[in-house]
Amino acid sequence: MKLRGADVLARALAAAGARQLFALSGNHVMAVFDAALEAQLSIVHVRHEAAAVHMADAWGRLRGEPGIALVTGGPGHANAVSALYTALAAESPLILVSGHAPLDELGKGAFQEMRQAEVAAPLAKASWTAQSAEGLAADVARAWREALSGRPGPVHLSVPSDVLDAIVEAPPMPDFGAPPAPQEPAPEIRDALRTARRPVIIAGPARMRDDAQGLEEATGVPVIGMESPRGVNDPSLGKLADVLRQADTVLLLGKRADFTLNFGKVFAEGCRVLSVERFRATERLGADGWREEVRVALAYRPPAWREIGSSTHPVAVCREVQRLLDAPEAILVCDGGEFGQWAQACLAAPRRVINGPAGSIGAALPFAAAAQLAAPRARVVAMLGDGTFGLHMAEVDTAVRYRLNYLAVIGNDATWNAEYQIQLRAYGAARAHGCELLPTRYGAVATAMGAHGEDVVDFEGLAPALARAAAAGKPACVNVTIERIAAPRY
Ligand SMILES: Cc1ncc(C[n+]2csc(CCOP(=O)(O)OP(=O)(O)O)c2C)c(N)n1
Repeated sequence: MKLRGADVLARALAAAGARQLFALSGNHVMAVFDAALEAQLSIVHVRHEAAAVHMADAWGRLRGEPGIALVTGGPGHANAVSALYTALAAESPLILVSGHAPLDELGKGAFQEMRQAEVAAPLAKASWTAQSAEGLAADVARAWREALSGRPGPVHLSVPSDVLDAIVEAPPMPDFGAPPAPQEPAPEIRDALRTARRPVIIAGPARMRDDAQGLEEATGVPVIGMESPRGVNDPSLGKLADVLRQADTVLLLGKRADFTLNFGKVFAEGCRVLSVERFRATERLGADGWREEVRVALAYRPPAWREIGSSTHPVAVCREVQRLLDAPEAILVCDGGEFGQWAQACLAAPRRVINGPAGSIGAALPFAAAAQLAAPRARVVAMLGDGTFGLHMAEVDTAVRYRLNYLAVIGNDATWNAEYQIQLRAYGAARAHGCELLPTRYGAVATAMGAHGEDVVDFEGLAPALARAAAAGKPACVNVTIERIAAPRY
């Protein structure tokens, strides 16, 4: 059977298990849009290429299979690449497929010619350009395996337009491979944890998504997932710094002692630090008393927060939002500066997607859209700052077109507040400048794009606005006026 290169690509993606593409069109990839029809790949067509990659990222984190982003060559690829950084740091499996100038025109000044694989290489686990239509199925298999293997992460494949248009004999579908199973713990690691008095396992982003709770239940050793650029000061981990100072044995599970652990300086002198990529529980190793102490320390939040009543404080806003997340399948998305930190400190949900160790802002709306698609029945709530909302504001339109009915809460302090707070701390109030925004009515902006919008200026209006938004039957943006307040520090 004869096939176009684009059909080989689309069929290989479908054979690997992909059903969904997050795409922005362009000359180089229209053959893939065409091939997606037979291969039964659905397309969410976004408004900025970085949003397509952020969506593939959230899909990958929630489904445990690579999300697929499809963009055009040259400028489309360049726009997409920035979002790989977030996925790489979060160890999120995804494949960025970018159109590319035809191989037979390279070096001659082809339209949108660019050394794309080199541009993406530092932001991906692997990055290369397909060389033939026959080889595209093997390229997809390699990308799929690479995205999932070891520490998962983004992979980039450029597909030249002459490779997509070439007609070839259909190649056999390769083996897409299964990710390796967790290994038995080495005896010395097992012994170290069993003989320790205060052991902890610190899991990196990918390993905390593989059932960290189950690992803790099985071993009795506290498992602490770290995925925040605030590291040991992650406000969703309470008094983690105290726990780590007391620990006598630490197992780093798929995690480096990097800046988030102050390069290991957060551990007590004499603490035994071990490291392993994967770990399977085979027996009980820890003691319940210590586990309970750790649980209480991580759940710590300042008691004064309970006194914060009806106000424009983020704690008060979060208290109202938590009611929406008290649902079995809820997914919380957090993004942005200080408001995002408050949301992580105050809100709990069965599943969470945050911008992660990269510390980059802007992904919340694409994350929420992909989360809603990955879990259609789930209540998806995104918490983001007003500055952050502006980065991918146009994705509200995408959510409206595909009926992705998430609820976004914008904490509006009319400031790039995280940076303003740095100015206050480092240079003083008299030198704090240039970080102001406007108290824009983002609810009205969302309404204009066809979503449900609310602009809440008084706390009394918040609960009814959230209720209307939750019942709207369309994507909703609730823009809430909040005070300019520094992120929580315990
Ligand atoms: C892509 C990217 N650009 C810039 C920054 C720096 N940055 C971090 S937080 C922040 C301010 C965010 O403002 P907003 O979303 O309004 O949240 P707020 O801090 O006001 O609550 C900025 C500019 C970043 N982390 N990532």
